[in-house]
Amino acid sequence: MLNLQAQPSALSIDLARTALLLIDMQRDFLEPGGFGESLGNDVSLLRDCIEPCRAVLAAARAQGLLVIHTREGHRPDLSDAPPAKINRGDPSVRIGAPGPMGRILIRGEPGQDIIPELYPIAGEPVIDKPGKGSFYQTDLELILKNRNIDTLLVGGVTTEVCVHTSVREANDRGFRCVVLADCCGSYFPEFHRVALQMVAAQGGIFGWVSDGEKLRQALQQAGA
Ligand code: C5J
Repeated sequence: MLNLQAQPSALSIDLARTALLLIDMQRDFLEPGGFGESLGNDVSLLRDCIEPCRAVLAAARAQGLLVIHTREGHRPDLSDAPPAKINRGDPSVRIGAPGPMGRILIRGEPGQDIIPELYPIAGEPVIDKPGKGSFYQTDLELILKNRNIDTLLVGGVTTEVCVHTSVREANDRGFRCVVLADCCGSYFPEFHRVALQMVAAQGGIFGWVSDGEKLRQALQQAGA
């Protein structure tokens, strides 16, 4: 068991029932020329969370925790992409349009893959998801239930979109979510800050907020 400092309260974690969930750490969001930049965002704002994610990922792997990665993206024929999602913004840089890292947000294209710094290793499930939530139209819940997971340590991008949506979905399905603040990022620093506040407010309405450093300290203290 691990005692993790968090907001709104510390919590006790059974590592055998805990998974690290890294959400959408994809080139399309974190590197120039991808989906994030096509929407007019400064992708450099997301890169601060890479090193904290890398450190937590290394600690989780050393501990033998289940690590799960997600990727937002669509089939090449766009049959799983709602027109309402595609038909936004400049048509030349929409989902499915060609870009410097291949077709934007399309499965199998270089831009849709995980950044090299956090690349999955053998045995780590990669969940391809068509929506913002990690549970929507995926087998994530089945994988977690089959592994008897009750707690998720969550990092990824962006804090207020796919991380928040996934945490809300997980919370409603009975999982305890601990969002690792420094392991998440947003193109809008204000949204990042408020999104984290929203998770921990009201006695932890969606879960807990901690950070990668506290997690790694707790792992050390537990002799893990
Ligand atoms: C967005 C995501 N922001 N992964 N996706 O469209 O947060």
